[in-house]
Amino acid sequence: MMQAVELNLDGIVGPTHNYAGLAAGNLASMRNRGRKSYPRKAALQGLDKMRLLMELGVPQAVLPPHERPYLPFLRAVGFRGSDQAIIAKAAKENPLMLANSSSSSAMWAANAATVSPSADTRDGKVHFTPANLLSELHRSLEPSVNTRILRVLFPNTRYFAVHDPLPAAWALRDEGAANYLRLAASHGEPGLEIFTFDSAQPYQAQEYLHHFPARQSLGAGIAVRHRHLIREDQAIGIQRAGESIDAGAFHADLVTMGNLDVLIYHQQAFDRQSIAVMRKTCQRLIGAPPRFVEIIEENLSLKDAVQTYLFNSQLVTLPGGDMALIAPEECRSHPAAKAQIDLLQQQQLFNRVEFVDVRQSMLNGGGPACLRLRVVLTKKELAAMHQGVRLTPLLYKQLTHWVQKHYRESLAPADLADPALLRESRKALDELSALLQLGSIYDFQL
Ligand code: SUG
Repeated sequence: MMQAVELNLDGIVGPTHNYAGLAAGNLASMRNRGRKSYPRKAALQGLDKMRLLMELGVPQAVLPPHERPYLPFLRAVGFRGSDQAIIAKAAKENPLMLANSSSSSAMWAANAATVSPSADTRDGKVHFTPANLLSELHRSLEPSVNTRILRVLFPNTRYFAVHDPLPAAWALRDEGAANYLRLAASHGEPGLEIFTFDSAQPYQAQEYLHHFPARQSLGAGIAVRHRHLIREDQAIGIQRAGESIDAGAFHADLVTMGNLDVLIYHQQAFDRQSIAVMRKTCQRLIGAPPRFVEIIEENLSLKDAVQTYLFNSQLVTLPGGDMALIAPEECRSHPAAKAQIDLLQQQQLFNRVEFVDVRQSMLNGGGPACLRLRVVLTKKELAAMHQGVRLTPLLYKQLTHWVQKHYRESLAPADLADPALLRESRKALDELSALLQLGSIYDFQL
C-alpha cells in the first residue's frame, strides 16, 4: 500500500465576484440576485480558509480564477467590435449575457473536475475529468479553461491523465466532484468511488424534478468510471432523492459528506436501499464496517441543512490521523446545526471543529467544500505536480497582497458594464499567472 495525502485545491475568488442570480435551483444564488458584492473581502475569506488548512497540516494549493468578463463567449453569441464596444453593447442589449460572461463561478472548484486517485485505477495514474457544467449557462464557460489549467498543474503523463470534459450533451451533464464521494481505509488504499446522480433517465430532454434542474446525469458517472479505468468493484452509481433537489440541494455535497470510512448524510439524501448498497460495498472493499451516520429530519430539517450548509463542511484527515471538520460560520449560530456538530464530535467522528467565514461565497450558494477540489496523491505524485500553486506562508502573503492591490472593494450589478473592470481583471490575472509560474493560461494571453 502506498502512503497518500489529500491535497485541497481551492479556487481563488475572481475580481468580478458578483450576485447575478444565475443558478437555477440554488436558493442562495436566486435570493441574493442584485445584491452588492465585495470581491476583495470574498477573495480574502477564501485565502484565509486555505491558510487554516495549511496550518492544520493539510496540503493546500490554489486554482487561479478565470478571465471575466469572458470576451470569447460574448463574441460567440454575436457581439462584435473592440472589447470595450462589446461590453457596452452587451450591457445595453443583453445584460443577462454580460452577467453570464462575468461570473466568478470557477471559484467553486468542487465542480471543476472528478478525480480518481491512482490506488483506484488500472493504469496506476491519477485520472481527472473536468466537468462539462452544462446545466447553467454561466458555468458552461468554465470547462475548457479548467482543462487547460489542470494540464498545467498535473503535466507529467507518467503519473497523471487529464481527460477532456465529457461531450457537451444533456445526457452526459456533469458537475464534477460535488456529486462524488470516495470511501477508503486510508487515502492511499483502494477506495470506493461513489458517483451520485440526480436523474435516472439519461436520454430524455432537460429534466426538472418538480421545479429545479437535475444537474448530474447517470450517464456522466458511467462514462467517467470507464475512462478513469476504475476497477469494477471500486465504483458504484447512487441516485439522490429527488425531493432534496427541490428543497435546494442542487449538488450532493449539500446533503452528504464523507472522508475515509466516515459517511454523514441527511435522512432525505438517499433512499434506504442505496444506503444499504453503499454500506455493503464499502465494507467488502475496506474489510471493516464503515461509520455511517444519518442526520434525521427531526434533528436538522432539510431546509436548515440547505440554509446552514452543514454538509458542505470539509471533513479532512490531519497529519496525526485525527479528523477535523471545517464548517461554515453559519452553523455556529444555528442551534440545530451546532447541536449536530457537537453530537458528531462526541461520537468521535472528528476530534476538531473549525468554523470558517466564507460568507461572500455562501451568499451565492458556495460553502467551504464547494470551494475545494480534493486530489489524493502519493508523495511522488505530489512532487510531480506543478509546485507554483502550493500554498506556503510566503505564497499566502503574496496572494493577500495581490488581492489587496487589484480587487475592488465592492461591485454593484451596474458595475459589470464598466469597461475598466475588464482591464483591471486582465492586469490582475496576468500578474497572478506569473506569480504562480503558470505560463500563458488565459485566452487574452494566448
Ligand atoms: O453552480 N453558484 C454555484 C455554486 C456552486 C456550489 N458548489 C458546490 N455545491 N459544490 C452554482 O450554483 C451562483 C452565481 C450567481 O448567481 O451569480 C453560482 O453559480
